Amino acid sequence: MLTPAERRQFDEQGYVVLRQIVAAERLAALRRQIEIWIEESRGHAGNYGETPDGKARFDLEVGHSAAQPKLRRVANPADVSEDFQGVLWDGPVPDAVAELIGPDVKFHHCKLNIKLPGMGARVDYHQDHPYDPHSNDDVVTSLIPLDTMNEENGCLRVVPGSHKERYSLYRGDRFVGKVSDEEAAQLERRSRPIEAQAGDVCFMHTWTMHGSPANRSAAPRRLLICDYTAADAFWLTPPMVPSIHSGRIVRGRPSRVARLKASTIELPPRYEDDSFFGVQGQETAQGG
Ligand SMILES: O=C(O)CCC(=O)C(=O)O
Repeated sequence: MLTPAERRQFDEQGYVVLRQIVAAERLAALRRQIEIWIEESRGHAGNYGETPDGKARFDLEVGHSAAQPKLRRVANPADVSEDFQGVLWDGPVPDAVAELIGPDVKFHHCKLNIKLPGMGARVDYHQDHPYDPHSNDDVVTSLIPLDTMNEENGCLRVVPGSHKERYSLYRGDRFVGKVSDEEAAQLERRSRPIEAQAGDVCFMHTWTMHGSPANRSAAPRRLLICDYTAADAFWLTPPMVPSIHSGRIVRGRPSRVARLKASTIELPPRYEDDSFFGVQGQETAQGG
């Protein structure tokens, strides 16, 4: 389904956006489920729900209240919703990933980032691989907007060509999950906004530098994110956002052979925060 030019764009720039590949009714079902989760969040003062490593599934921004819910992250929505499984395991999204890193593809984990109007959640510049290092680089992050995503509501920004570069996400001995302020300023100047409609999907190389500012508009920005790996890419550290389905084959066949890329990789620690927003230094709602 990718044209040679789209394939070249992914290889050379580290990302490609495929337009209108996910059916509207599938996305509508996801939005309906998210509305239910946001309603439920009104009854909680702090992070809640449980994932396989004992962390909270539902992550709330500071200032969250019943009157103004600020649910910013749902870890592995596919663990608790078949509608999410349908979009991530069947159809055009895994089909495209199979063309990029397949034919044999594993699901790694997924998450939902929510920026409602009035929330401050932002994503500081980082590459995904240092969070979840693997034996080789055939790892793709797919980013699936559930709303129109533009510069006003905090769209994803990517840095073309940065998948060929390496940065540390440590400050001294501390894993902070983002690059330094000086690096971030330079990367911001090189970055491109990914403006997209619901139905479009951005496929990003695991080493592509990316981030996104807060939502400054009156429109929501809800983004479903899913990491896939080639079947012969094996994790070096357990998934940071573990799913009961991590390692599930979604295209082709499993592999008992690990393909190794000769390189060195900084390993992440097991951080305590429920989500990477906390790791990056953004405040979490207290209570619950
Ligand atoms: O929400 C975004 O704009 C990007 C998300 C991201 O990079 C992440 O959650 O790792």
